[in-house]
Amino acid sequence: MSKIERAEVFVASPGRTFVTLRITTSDGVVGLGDATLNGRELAVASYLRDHLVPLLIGKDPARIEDMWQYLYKGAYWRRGPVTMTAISAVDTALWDIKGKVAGLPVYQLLGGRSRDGVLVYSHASGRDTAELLDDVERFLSLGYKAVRAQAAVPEVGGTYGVRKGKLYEPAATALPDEQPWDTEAYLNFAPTYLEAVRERFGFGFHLLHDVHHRLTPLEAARFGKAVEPCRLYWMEDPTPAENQEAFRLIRQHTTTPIATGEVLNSIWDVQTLITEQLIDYVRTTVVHAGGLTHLRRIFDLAALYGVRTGSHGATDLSPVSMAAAVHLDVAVPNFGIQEYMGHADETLEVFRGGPTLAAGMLHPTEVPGLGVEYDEKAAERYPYEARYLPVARRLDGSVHDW
Ligand code: GCO
Ligand code: MG
Repeated sequence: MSKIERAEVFVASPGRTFVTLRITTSDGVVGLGDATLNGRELAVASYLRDHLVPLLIGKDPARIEDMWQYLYKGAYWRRGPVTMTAISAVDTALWDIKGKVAGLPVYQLLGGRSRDGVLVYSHASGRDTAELLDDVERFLSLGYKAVRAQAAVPEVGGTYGVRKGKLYEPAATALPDEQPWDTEAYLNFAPTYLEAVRERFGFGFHLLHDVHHRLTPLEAARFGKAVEPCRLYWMEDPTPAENQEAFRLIRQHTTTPIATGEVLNSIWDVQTLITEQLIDYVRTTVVHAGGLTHLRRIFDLAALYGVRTGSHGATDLSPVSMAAAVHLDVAVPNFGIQEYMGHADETLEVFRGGPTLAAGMLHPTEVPGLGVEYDEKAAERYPYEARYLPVARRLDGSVHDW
């Protein structure tokens, strides 16, 4: 029997910080898992190094489901982003190994293709409406069939989702940047730029918008109603999702589709949202919701209730996660859309391979496993640098949801 011989945890900052788990079997097969939790990276690295790696050595790498149950139930302490990200990394690495042992790309192990390619959306943004419109035009001319639109609210300056450099990278400072927030200013302004996008470019592509957890349910209902003429593909994270029941109120007021789940970690975190059909798209990911094993379980539950998938795919999900996501996306019957921001050049020096983009669709690689390699030597050129996500404060100085 093949055994897990080695499990190594790498923390590096090629363009941004990534935590990567590499498992090697006694047969010399190597599997990769992403363990990146933006702004809390070292907590997951320690969870893996100090608590999980000792449990992995000598175990059968083929028993993926058993390993998941062992790590989840064996922790006793349930759920939570740190635990679930660590379990995700192990699970993803074992799927990579299984694919390599079988000589098959991972999507074949998940039931094979349900579709030819994976529809993606990318991020257009601007410091004002004019800049946003230029950016939307750029993405459409690159062949994207779906674009997310975010613009800075004039009264509050920079806000969530507005790019400064080549890629939007919110975790940019050594200590949290404190950013101002004004709900009324946002509610007055955001519908106007979404309307401007539709007015200029029409309805021949999907338009998305991320509210980023900043509204109360009633405010979200008002926003959803206001943008109904824009026929959004979705409004994302309209209200914080810890309170699943809160979405009922939004639902009762608007036909704008709702997506949520990027900060949630397990099937129990989305159970009410899915079974009561309070959302249209579930955004949980391979890296933060327990790996392919658990994400597949969430997606299957969603399928029963007509909820489609729309996984998070920001730059803080490493190319290993993105590859795993695309293998699952291409296989599940209820796939909706995949977020795809791409990665910095430095990131791609360290992580080689992965899905290819053509005409607004991602395609999984056909090589055995996930199809991504980690270049340890290249990673050494990018030592870990601490970076935090920003914090939002209302105009009266109190903390708001960022
Ligand atoms: C998205 C997300 C991200 C997150 C980031 C936090 O929809 O892409 O909201 O931009 O803010 O992933 O780490
Ligand atoms: Mg989001």
